[in-house]
Amino acid sequence: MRLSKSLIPTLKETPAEAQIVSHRLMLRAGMVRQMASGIYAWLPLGQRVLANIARIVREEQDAAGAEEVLMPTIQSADLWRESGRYDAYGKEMLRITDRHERELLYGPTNEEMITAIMRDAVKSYRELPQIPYHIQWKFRDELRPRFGVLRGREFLMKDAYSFDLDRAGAVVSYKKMMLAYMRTFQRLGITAIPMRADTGQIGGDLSHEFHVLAPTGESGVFYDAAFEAGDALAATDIEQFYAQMTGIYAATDEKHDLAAWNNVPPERRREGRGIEVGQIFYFGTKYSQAMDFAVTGPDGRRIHPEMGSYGIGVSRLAGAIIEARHDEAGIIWPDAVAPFRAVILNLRQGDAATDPLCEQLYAALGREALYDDREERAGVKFAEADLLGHPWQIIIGPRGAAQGQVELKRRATGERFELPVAEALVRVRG
Ligand code: 5CA
Repeated sequence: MRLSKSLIPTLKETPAEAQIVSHRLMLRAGMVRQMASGIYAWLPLGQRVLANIARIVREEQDAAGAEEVLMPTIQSADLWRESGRYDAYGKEMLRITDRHERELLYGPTNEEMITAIMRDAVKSYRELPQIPYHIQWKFRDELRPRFGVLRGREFLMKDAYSFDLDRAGAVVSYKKMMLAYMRTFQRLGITAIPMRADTGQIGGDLSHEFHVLAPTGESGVFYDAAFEAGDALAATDIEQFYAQMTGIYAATDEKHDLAAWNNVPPERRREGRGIEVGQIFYFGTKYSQAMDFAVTGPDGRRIHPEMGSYGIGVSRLAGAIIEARHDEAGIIWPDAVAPFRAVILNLRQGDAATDPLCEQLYAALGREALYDDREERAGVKFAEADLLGHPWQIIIGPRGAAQGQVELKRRATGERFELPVAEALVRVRG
């Protein structure tokens, strides 16, 4: 995209309403705009980041054997009466009445809907296990929406639901999802710590939360340094992986257990802060019983499938990644989620040497590049490139351009290289 004709409304001033750094940076970089309390429009930069996060989440769900569907945002109240959660959910549920006085709601999660779909479609034990998932907007009428997209009212979630014939199968699905989560977070360029959690509204007896390490995180996190190393991801076997993950200590401040902690060798003890970006639950037959979803077993008897649900806050991750990866100048995008791999900075717009060279680079990089073609001072362009956080800056000044040379800056490290155009392109493409 050409910056001069892009919807990237950056702000010079720090917006007063934004209390935390990711919210400030998302507004200043023109990624999002608030449309109502806790409800955001995603502008091109934000939309690209969201799409990149969703793509990685999707690829890892698919690799784990889950199957993508797309359920609606609007659900019928009757569906939720079947599970008994319609009244229990309380004020956080946005309830809607249509023109025929039918009661609807904007879905805060989809256990009921997916159970109804499966009940209708799946009749035999031979058809299980299955793990349908979707990436869809949710609405929760949070009492205090805050911190921008970290706690919105409308937010994008990946939610998967596992259906197995018995507890042993359900636990295997649970472990597969945990592995998929750890791979997802690693690919997103962040460290996430899994920890045992309460099951809350969702119900059940086994649950983990995943906290991204960021200095500004809401919860204190105590963990074994082994998580940072990510060794468990090298495991070839799901049981080995799970045993390693759950064998090392992690807790949030409200559940910090000094006795498990004392077993961690002192040199491996780490304290940080974390943002919850995902949670997984095993809850057995809670919904399949309540909504009477059963398949016929090998002996002809009815079996209520054992279920789990698995959420990732896709839009929350956009903010969480910024909390984990920024400096005073702005965002530092990991390569995998960056809206653009590179920005092309034309230091003298209208120059006989810089213009054609920039156009050449822009044509070569295509959709991966943002071309800063504005009539602006070099200092303004540099500051904005740092703010927006592109992994690479390709800097083109008149002197270098006359010799076919460009300067390359790596945002994350500040390293600079003087290179011929062709070599710069190789570097940037990685
Ligand atoms: N049904 C289960 C799993 S599919 C569920 O809803 N789990 S959850 O409540 O933990 O939500 C899953 C993830 O959505 C959370 O880990 C969090 O990352 C994200 N999330 C939840 N509430 C919000 C919110 N108000 N704003 C942004 N993201 C949110």
